[in-house]
Amino acid sequence: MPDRTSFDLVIVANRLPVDRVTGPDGRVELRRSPGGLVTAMESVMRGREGAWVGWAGEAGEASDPFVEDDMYLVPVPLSADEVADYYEGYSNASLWPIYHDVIVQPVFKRRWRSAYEKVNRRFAEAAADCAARGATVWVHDYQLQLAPHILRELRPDLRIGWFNHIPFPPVELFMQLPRREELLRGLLGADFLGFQRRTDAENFRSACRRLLGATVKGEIVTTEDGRAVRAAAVPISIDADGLQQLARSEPVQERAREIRHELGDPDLVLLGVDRLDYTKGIRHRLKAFGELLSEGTLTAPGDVLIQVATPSRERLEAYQTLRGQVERTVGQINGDYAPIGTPAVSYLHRSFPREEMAALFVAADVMLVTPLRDGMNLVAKEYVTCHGDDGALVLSEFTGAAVELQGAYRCNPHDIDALKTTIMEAARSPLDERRRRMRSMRRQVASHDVARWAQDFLDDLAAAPDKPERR
Ligand code: ADQ
Repeated sequence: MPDRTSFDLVIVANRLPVDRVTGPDGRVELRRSPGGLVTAMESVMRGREGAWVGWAGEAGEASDPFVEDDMYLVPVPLSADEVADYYEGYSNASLWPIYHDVIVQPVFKRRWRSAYEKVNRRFAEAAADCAARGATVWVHDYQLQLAPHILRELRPDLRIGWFNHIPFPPVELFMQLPRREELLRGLLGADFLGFQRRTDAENFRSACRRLLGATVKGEIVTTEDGRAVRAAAVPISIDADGLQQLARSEPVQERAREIRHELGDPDLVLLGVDRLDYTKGIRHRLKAFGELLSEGTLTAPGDVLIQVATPSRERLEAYQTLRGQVERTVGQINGDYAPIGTPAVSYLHRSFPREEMAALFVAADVMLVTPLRDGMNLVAKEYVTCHGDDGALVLSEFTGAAVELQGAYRCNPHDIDALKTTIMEAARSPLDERRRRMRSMRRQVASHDVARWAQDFLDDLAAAPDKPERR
C-alpha cells in the first residue's frame, strides 16, 4: 500500500477505476466503473505504484484520496452543474459527435466550454499536487484535452503524455468546434500524444498545420514556443492472457453451454456487445438481422441474436432516442418472427460480470461488431481471445480494430445488403477458413496485449523529443 503522497507515475482520467455510490441509507460503497478505459488501465496499474486522478462518478463534494487495489486514488469533485456542462454537455454532446463523424448533430454552448476549461484546470491541479519531481503524467481521452497545457504551465518538470481512446476527426470536421485552436494548444502541452490509428495521428497533425500554422515533419509537430511534440499511433488492447484463461475455465465453458441451452439449443448464435451508443451501429445490425429473418435466409428459433446494450449517458437526448429506436426494433423483430417462449433477439440492457461476458463470447458462433465509427473496439479483441477456433468476427471498417484484425469479415455497416451478405458469409464459411482466420487474429491480440500497449506508450513518452530548455 503506497504510503506516499507524491508519485512517479500519475494517471489522469475523467473517471476513477471505481465509483463511489451512496445508497438511500447514506452508506457509501465502491463499484467498478464502466467502460473500455478502465478495463484497459486496470491491468496497467497493477504492479506499478502510482496515483490515479479522476472523478468518482457522483456529483458533489469529493472524498479524500484513498487506496484501493494498491492504487492511490485522488477523487476530483464535480458539481451537478459541472457534470451537466463539462461531461454531458461539452464532452459528450459537442466533442463526441464531432470526433465520431457527426453521426448525430453536435451541440455547442459557450457555458459548456467554460465548464470544460474550469474542470480541466481542476484535474491538472490535482495531478500537479501528487506528481513527484520529474514524474510521468499520463492524461487520458477527449474529456481532458486542455489539461496537458495547463499541467505544463504548473509543472514544467513533468513528462506529460496524452492518449486518445476515440478517433481524432478529419480537420474539416474538427474545424466546426468553436475555439478549436485552444484544444490543439492544450494537447500540445504534452511531450507525446498517442492515438489509436495512424490516421487519427495524421488528422491531429494536419489540424495543427492548417489551424495553427505549425511546422510538421513526419510525426513531429513544432509548437509556437519551439517545443517538439510527437503524435503517433499506439493501438490499445486487452489483457489477452487473463481473459483467455478465464474463457477456458470450466465454469465459463459450462456457462456458455448453458446459455445456448437456455436459448433453445439454436444452430446459430449471433452476438452484439456494445454500450448503447449511436456510434456502435446497433440499429444497422438489427435492420440486417430483421431482413435476414423476413426473407427467410435465417429463421427463429434456430438462428438467434443476443444483443447486450449497456446503459450509457442516459440523460442525453440522443441516447434516449436511440434506446427507444433499438427497443422498438427488438420488439418488432420478436413480434414478427419469434415463436412463443424463444425470442429471436435476446436483448440485455444491463452490465454483467466478466465471467458472464466471457461465457457469452464463448457461446457465440458469429460476433457482430458493426460501429459507424469507433476508436478501437475492445469487444472485437475480447471475442477472438475468448472463442475457440470455430468462431467468426464480422467487423466494421470504421473501427480501429479493423487495422489489426485482418482475419475478420469486414463490413461497411451503412450498406445493409452488403452487411447481410457478410453476416451470412461468416455464418456459413467452412470450418478450416474460420479456424485460419480466428487463429491469426488471436495471435495478433496475444502478441499485442494491453501490457505491451502501456509499455509502448510509456517508452514513446520517455523517448519523446525533449523540451529545448531541458537540453
Ligand atoms: P467504449 O466505447 O466503451 O470504449 P469498447 O472498446 O468496446 O467501447 O469497450 C467496452 C468494454 O466494456 C469492453 O471491455 C466490454 O467487454 C465491456 N462491456 C460492454 N458491455 C458490457 C456489459 N453489459 N457488461 C460488462 N461489460 C461490458 C472507448 C472507445 C473505444 C476504445 C476503448 C478503449 O470508444 O473505441 O476501444 O475506449 O480505448
